[in-house]
Amino acid sequence: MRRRVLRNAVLAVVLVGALQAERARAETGYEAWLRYAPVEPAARQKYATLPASIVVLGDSAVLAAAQREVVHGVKGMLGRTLRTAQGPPQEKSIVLGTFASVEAVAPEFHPRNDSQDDGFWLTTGKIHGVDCFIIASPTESGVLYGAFALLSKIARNESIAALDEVQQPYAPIRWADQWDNLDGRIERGYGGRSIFFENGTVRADLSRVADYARLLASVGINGCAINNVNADPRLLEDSFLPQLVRIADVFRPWGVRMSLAVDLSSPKLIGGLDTFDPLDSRVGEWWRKKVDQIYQRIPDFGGFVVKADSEGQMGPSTYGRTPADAANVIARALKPHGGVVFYRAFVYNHHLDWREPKNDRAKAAYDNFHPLDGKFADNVIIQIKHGPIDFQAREPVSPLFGALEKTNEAIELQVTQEYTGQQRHLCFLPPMWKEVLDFDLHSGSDGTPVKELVSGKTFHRPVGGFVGVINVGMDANWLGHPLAMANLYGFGRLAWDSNLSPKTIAEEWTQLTFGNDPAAVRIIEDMQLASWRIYESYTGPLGAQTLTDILGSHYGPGVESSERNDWGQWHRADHEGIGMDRSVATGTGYAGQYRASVAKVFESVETTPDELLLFFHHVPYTLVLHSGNTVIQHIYDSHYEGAERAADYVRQWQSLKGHVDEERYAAVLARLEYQAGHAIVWRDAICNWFLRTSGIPDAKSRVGNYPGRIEAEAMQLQGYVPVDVVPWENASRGQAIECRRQQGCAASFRFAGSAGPYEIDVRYFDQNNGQSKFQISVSDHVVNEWVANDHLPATKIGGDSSTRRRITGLALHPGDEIRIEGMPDGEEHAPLDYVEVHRSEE
Ligand code: GCW
Repeated sequence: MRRRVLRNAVLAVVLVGALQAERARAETGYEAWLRYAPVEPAARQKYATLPASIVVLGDSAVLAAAQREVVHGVKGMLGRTLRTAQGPPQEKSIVLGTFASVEAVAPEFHPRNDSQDDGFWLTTGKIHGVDCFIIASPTESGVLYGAFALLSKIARNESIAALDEVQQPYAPIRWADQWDNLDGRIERGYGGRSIFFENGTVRADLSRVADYARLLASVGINGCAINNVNADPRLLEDSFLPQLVRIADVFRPWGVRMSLAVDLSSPKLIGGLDTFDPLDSRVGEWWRKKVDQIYQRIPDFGGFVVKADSEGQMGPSTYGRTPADAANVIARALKPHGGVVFYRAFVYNHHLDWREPKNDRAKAAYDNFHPLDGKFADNVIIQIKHGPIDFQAREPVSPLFGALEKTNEAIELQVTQEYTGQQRHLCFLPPMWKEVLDFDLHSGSDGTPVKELVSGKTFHRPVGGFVGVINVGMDANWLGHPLAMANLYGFGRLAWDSNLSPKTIAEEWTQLTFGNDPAAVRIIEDMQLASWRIYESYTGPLGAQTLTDILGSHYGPGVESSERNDWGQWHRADHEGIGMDRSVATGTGYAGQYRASVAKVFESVETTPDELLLFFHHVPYTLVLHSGNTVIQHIYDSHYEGAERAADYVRQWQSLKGHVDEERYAAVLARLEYQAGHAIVWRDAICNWFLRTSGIPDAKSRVGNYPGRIEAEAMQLQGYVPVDVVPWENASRGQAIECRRQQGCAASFRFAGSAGPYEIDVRYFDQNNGQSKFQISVSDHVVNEWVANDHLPATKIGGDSSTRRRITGLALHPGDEIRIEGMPDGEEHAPLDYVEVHRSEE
């Protein structure tokens, strides 16, 4: 009897163990590109020479993290448990150490002088007479980056036989910004709630913060500002400091310096002063004391990010002072500790009069900062968004990059897809970033691409580099869409090596994230590489910016939301033409902010590239582009083509069934199916708006003609009532139906086609303030039912909430009654837009 109890207990332990192992293997996307999945047996032989032991020279949290990482990675990929030791190797070993520490035990070791700062050298050699794999760097962080690089090679089945490789970061600044609020929400975050904060305090459990820092370190990111640039001053209160210390402690082993976004008016808001005038000595003193206090507890604190005089944030203009006055007072406080100030160039007037044709928000950053060149302290970095407006699907490069010669700068790129599909649409951004980074601004001479300007190479600046607005959250896969993590990876890789091609980045990421199956790598890489242009083609063509609802979610279509208001994101479309005239000759003069040779290209319609035409010029719809198409026909064609390409993603992904794990296969498929449906919402909204506004029909007769579409308001309605949708273009024919009675409603019609196999798309609206239920039947047989419980950014019917349900494999006969029953819930009234019936392809 006792034996049996024991046996059962053992069995239970084994079972629990097996279950845990199974769970650990479940592919939620949490591991991102650090999965360390077992290397395919065929490739394993390549790593036979890898030593069985690993030693670390020195005693530090960063080196210990590097050692643990290699042990963990090798165990996962090769199934071997490395012996660990400290101090000089006694047997053939992987050796981790700074140049100084390796030289101390092996005087014959000569560091390569092309490896500096956080650069590293992966090499082989003898130490104490034993053969070693050496991962060395001038800095401890560099050793950590080298460890990740070695593991990445193994994961991608690269040979490590004759290892002798130096990698050098492109720029010293490689930072992440998070826009997290103390209450746990994230501004423009699409991957769940904050990993840092909840209910006004720092979370008790910071294990995800540690895992985030590890991800950042694995691509060489060395700093992170943890809170929203619309900053909450409470973070600077004395009582909050112990909580910040906890986060900095968790970041430290990964070489990530914690920093904070600050409100410039803090001396007044929380400091007890009656002013925050940067030139008032009491204000300078307040910042000095505050900074000293922080460094006492967080010696590797990174510094501050400042958003001032922008979108309601207070700034130096209150006292007639300049951004340089404001930045310098904080910089002085940080200087003795090695901290920096990131002062954002996103300073503009959001109360611009739209009736004045010379007004232009795009000019603001240059106008505000160019006159101050040379006035900033040398630990101030001007953080400049990549374009002059605001992370649109297409913008020209900000001219400010080329206009600061005596000031440090950093480029701000947005990983979180605010205007590029919010991680519900696939949009791999490195191809866009690469175009920006390679753009030659001709600053003084040829050969001054943005990447060299921001990294300080062109004008020999002491610091500079890259800032990514990331906004990961508590979602299992960090950003909400498993494929979106390629943007975080790509940001880090480009900051580390701006010369990498988007193709290389996509390939590396795919191999690390999904394994080395050639079919999977090829298809995922293709999808990623095409995705930015596809997204652009159905949302905002020819540089007209993302034609989204700029007053709300920045997500679905909203062509007119940018017009006739003070925000300055105007595209000025009217019944004759579209575009902002930003030329010097007849427009706002923005083009003249570029150096002469670049300005010349943008000044005229003839030389401006098609993809930026409407950013720089107001042209008639009938203007013929370089492509040979008219502007209006291009708008129609690109939206149709874009929507078709989005539908192709679904087929491409389906071809990978069995090539990628079930969990991520299903998660990605769901997002792609949604995207294909939403691309049609975009297509129809934009095309119909331009058709009505221009009066020029689509030469291919598609716009306004939808074969197989039955409007909901034209169906037989029981309880349902027609409603107007605002703006009208966001629903088919401007109308939908809603059910405002508790017992539910129905809409039906008779199928009029010939007998055969069909699929039905039901276009409905899924708000986030209710979970309506739908049921569809064909001649009294229920063929599908679902709950509208997606998490779209919408509390009303319209372009943000419009989505579709596709029902396939139906056999229909003439006269069949197709009936949809809707059951409202909360504020959501089981809203329907239309149904499309299409003959199945097979
Ligand atoms: O793009 C806009 C966003 C704001 C953001 C601002 C900024 C943090 O819509 O949400 O505020 O940019 O960059 O400061």
